[in-house]
Amino acid sequence: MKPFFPTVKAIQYEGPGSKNPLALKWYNAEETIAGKKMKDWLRFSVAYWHTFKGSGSDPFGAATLLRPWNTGKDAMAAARNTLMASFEFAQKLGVDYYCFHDRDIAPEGATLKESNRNVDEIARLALRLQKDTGVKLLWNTANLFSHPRYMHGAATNPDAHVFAFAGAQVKKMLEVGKLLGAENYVFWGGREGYDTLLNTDMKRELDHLAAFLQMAVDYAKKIGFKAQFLIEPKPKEPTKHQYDFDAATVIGFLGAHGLDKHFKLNIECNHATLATHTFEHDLTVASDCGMLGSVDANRGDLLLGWDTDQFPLDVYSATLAMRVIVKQGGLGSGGLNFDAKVRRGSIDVEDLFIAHLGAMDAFAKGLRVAAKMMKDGALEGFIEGRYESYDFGLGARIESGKATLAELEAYVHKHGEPKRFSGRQELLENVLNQYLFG
Ligand code: XUL
Ligand code: CO
Repeated sequence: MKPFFPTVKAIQYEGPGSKNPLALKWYNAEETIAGKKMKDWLRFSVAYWHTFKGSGSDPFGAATLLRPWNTGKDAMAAARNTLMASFEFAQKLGVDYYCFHDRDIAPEGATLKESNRNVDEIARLALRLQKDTGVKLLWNTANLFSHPRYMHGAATNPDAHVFAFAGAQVKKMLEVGKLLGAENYVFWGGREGYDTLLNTDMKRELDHLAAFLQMAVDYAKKIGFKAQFLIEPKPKEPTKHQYDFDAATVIGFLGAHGLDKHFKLNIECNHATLATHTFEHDLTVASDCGMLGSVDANRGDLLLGWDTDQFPLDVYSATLAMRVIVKQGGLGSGGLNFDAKVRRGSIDVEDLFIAHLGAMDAFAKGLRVAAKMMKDGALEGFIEGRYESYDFGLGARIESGKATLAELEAYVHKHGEPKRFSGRQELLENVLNQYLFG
């Protein structure tokens, strides 16, 4: 078979001194950091929709990214070519995982039956390519937002007929996930949200969403599909108010509907920042609840208020993210999926490699720095010390739930005004910089 990336050979680790744009400088897959191979900490994944299906079109202009695998009138032939290109890409890049939506891998047909037939055919080819290459499926998902039928949502659509269509798509994708050994299954809320309360019964829509998720849990159990279920929060876009707003909202929703034991979260950087959180904030919220399952690694633009899905080349942010991941001992069955697209003007296929390599290196450097800081207790020592008054006496009684308001009052009468301590933010930022520069 003719390669789709003839100008690119298998990427090698050449170390920080390398000037080769098609080499890795910090990510050395087999190297052990903090007791685990880098590839096992990072579990990188390529996002099918951006890397192989992204066209570069925007509201102001037509497609700029014209790919050799996506051409031709025969949509199924293009789908087969795209799949083969994706495996060649992952192999040359040295990434073990990929992720897709149903409609990324196979074209939607005129009926559900035809769509399912298309998906089944491509899934069979994917199974063969997975076996041939060792590339694995980190997660799959159903696209419940592109087709016009979903303009008012999928599981939260006011029309039960649309709800049924969405359920049918998820059913098929759970079956495909099982066939391909997907390690996770993602629910990103697509158009689950609203634009105006003038036409929306929010409570009913949220109850329908919970019912939908419960059906998915039940069906996965029935067919023996053991993937970790993940919800991916996002606060806005496409709807003005997305129901899965941020990590805290999703965790509250899952708990309120008795679904929390079945789900973890897939935290995406650009979604966290759209919710006016930092990436590390939402990672920490999920991790503290034992619900950080996977990560969509990308970044937004501080000057733009939408989901720009840029490649995560910001080492500072990657380090703070890896700090959370190292602290919880890794992502388990999750990974770092590059839900990111090259800019509209980056039209060469080499740009796809360069973008991924930069992102892999940013997270590899972040892992190295975070692991070293953790080992040295560079920040942890300070943080522990900051809360030490809760380790004994009154603080310990507060933490164990034994203290009363009367006891607090007596304590203040006895001890008077508390001493004030510096938070030392600038000192700690300097410490972080020292590790990053070092
Ligand atoms: C949309 C987004 C999705 C999900 C999968 O903003 O991030 O691509 O990751 O549906
Ligand atoms: Co995403």
